[in-house]
Amino acid sequence: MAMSVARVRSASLDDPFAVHMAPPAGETSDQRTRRLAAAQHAEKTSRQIDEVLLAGKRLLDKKRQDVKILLLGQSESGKSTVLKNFRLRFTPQYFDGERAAWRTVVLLNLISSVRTIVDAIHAELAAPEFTLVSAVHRQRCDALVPLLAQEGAITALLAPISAVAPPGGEITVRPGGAWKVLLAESDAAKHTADVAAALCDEVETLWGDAAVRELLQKRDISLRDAGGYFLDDIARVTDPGYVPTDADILRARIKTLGVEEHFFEKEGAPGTRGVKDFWIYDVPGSRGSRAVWISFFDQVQAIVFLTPLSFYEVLEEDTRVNRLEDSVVLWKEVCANALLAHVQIILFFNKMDILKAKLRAGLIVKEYVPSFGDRENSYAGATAYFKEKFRAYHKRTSPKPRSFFYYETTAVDTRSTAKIIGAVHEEIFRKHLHESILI
Ligand SMILES: Nc1nc2c(ncn2[C@@H]2O[C@H](COP(=O)(O)OP(=O)(O)OP(=O)(O)O)[C@@H](O)[C@H]2O)c(=O)[nH]1
Ligand SMILES: [Mg+2]
Repeated sequence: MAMSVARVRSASLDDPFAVHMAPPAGETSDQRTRRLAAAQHAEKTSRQIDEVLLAGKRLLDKKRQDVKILLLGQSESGKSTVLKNFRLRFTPQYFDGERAAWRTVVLLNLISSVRTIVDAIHAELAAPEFTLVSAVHRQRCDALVPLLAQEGAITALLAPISAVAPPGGEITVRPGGAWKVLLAESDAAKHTADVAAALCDEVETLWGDAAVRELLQKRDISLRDAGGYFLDDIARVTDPGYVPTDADILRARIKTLGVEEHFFEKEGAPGTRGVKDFWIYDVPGSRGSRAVWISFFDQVQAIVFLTPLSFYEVLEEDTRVNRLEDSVVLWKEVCANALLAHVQIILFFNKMDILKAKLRAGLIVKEYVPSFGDRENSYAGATAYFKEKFRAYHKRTSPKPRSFFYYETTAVDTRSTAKIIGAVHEEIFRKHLHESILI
């Protein structure tokens, strides 16, 4: 008796689980088969979890070593558009799966332009002595009500995953792919396409109306300069068989609140042999959401800083602040930041197509920037002047000397931007490689 107690005790001390793992007394062969299958399944699941955790850790370790690029700049400077250019250049295969979602975004952008026109007409009709529009225009606006209503339908559809937007404000979504799935496959999105196709002629008539154009000019509304401009393509984008082109996707605008992280796997596309894996962070640029920027400062090797030369505009979120002045303040802060002392900073003067068009239309730089003085009021004159300003701030505020990289870009032009993206990528990796060798 004493012997058997000692034996059990020693077995359980050697292997405390043995007692629990032992088959139950009187187990039938069926029960045994089921028990073993369950144990096998549990072991497989546990192995799978371990693998996922390990893969996550490996990815994290790898991410630490991979090059990371941060896109910075005020809201609407073109950060998300530049990210799309990187995706088009290095991982174009993913674009095809997203075209249906972008179709809905294009239509939303079109509807937003139509709303601006309709609002302007209503405001004019409400004015005591309206002259430019008439009751006919009111009827045309009424006919477009079902199209405008689709904005509300899509906002409702996106509500569970959208970031809070003011009523009537721009549709804003959270980062990630959820909005793309909803906009590609929902009934509301399909209905939007049907309504747009049915009202295509109405929209075209309104947009083609000389009085409407005059009214917009009078009210200083420039739809062409706003993001997501598709009014010149009404018939094409409302066609039932419409599939957005790369250029359309680049021009389409949907505001994301939060940080988009994109991983670029090497050799994703033809012509990208030798490309190493890298990451891009696209952060929101409006004043209220810049606090998140700093959390990336100690992780990134390069920053692409975007600024349009929009000295003639104010910030949407704070109309007391001139857009270019805001960019200059940000630029100085980024250049001076001690955490970024080793980071390569690349400056993009973006939306150069708009500056060119404005200057052609008679914009006088000196009227907005007195220090511009009597320099040549041309594209070359203006860009050279501002380039020197940005270069000087870069030199003066950088904690230690570093090279000044600068490009003039039109991020909605895929072809010219692809070349610049290629050059920027090469430059970043050249520096990274150089530093890895030194380490
Ligand atoms: N004409 C023109 N439009 C541009 C250019 N770059 C971007 N856009 C448009 O400007 C709008 C704003 O661009 P985004 O890339 O969304 O700006 P963002 O910097 O990401 O803005 P936030 O996310 O609000 O910080 C979009 O509709 C773009 O299509 C450009 O070079 N020329
Ligand atoms: Mg953005």
